[in-house]
Amino acid sequence: MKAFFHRRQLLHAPTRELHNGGFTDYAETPARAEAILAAIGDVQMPGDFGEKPILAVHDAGYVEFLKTAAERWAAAGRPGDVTGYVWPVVRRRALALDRIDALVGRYSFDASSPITADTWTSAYWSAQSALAATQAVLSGERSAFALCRPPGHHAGADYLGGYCHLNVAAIAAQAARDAGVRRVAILDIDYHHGNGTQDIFWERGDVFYASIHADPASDYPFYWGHADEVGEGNGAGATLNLPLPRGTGLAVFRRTQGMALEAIAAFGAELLVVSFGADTYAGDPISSFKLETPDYAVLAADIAAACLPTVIMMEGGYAVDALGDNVASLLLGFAG
Ligand code: Q9C
Ligand code: ZN
Repeated sequence: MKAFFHRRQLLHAPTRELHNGGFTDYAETPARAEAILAAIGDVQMPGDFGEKPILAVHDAGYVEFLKTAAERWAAAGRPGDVTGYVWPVVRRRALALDRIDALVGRYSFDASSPITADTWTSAYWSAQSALAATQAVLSGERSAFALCRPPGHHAGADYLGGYCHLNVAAIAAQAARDAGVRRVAILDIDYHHGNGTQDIFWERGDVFYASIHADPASDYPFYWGHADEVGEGNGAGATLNLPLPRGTGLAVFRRTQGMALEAIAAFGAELLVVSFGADTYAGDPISSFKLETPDYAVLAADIAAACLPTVIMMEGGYAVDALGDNVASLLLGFAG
């Protein structure tokens, strides 16, 4: 399977994150991508598809914020990486915000995703890898892998969070739509609910979003991913949330994925985007499912059996020592 990655995706490296009330090392490290690279071998550099396919999904003011946040932070005399501490929860009004602290609250939803001077560059090339993999599939490849890092599924049209800045799966799905694919499905099998992807397509009937994730009653991102969230307007019924309890292993996960794949087939998808997180792994340091390395090959074979052109996006997965093997297992399982 063709795989895409750009070395500039390694530049984004916040030093720490707020986790359970204290600061810990940032979990979404460049070492994750290095581990995947070491395991899968050949990757191609993506071409540059420019900003247009990014702006087809993301708000222009948000993109400008991502580009300039680190400069504004430094100009305000702040040390370290850009981090928010105040959010417009009650009054989400269109205000002409100028202060960096106000802007970071406006354009984010959590405090675990600091911005550095390199964040935009890495997120941009992560999106280009997603677009290159999508282009490969649109050009006739049966499947392609985008080694996206930073990941994307927590990022909404105008907000970052959960280590995500640009929603690579949404950008890929939109690019496929704009290339003439009529119906696109996104299957999200990261441990966490992909709230950003859900929000982006919430009122869209042309992009189906199905997610299997830890029950938001117990796990991040808490406010999205409950089973009764099904989309609205033209998108009513085009969102499918399948929350599972902590401790879930292969048997239940596989059966649930089968339900998602049935719904995707019933929707009539012509192209599939997979948001793949290896944070469902039993050894993941921040998650609580119980998948083992060989299980990813089983799940991938089931996805491949849906017989759809498929673009696979890397999302989460924080057990760095096992990450390469887990991704390789998924890719080999898909190829059969
Ligand atoms: N104490 C992805 O997997 N931190 N993002 C949770 C729990 C954020 C994960 C804090 C987890 C985000 C792409
Ligand atoms: Zn995750």
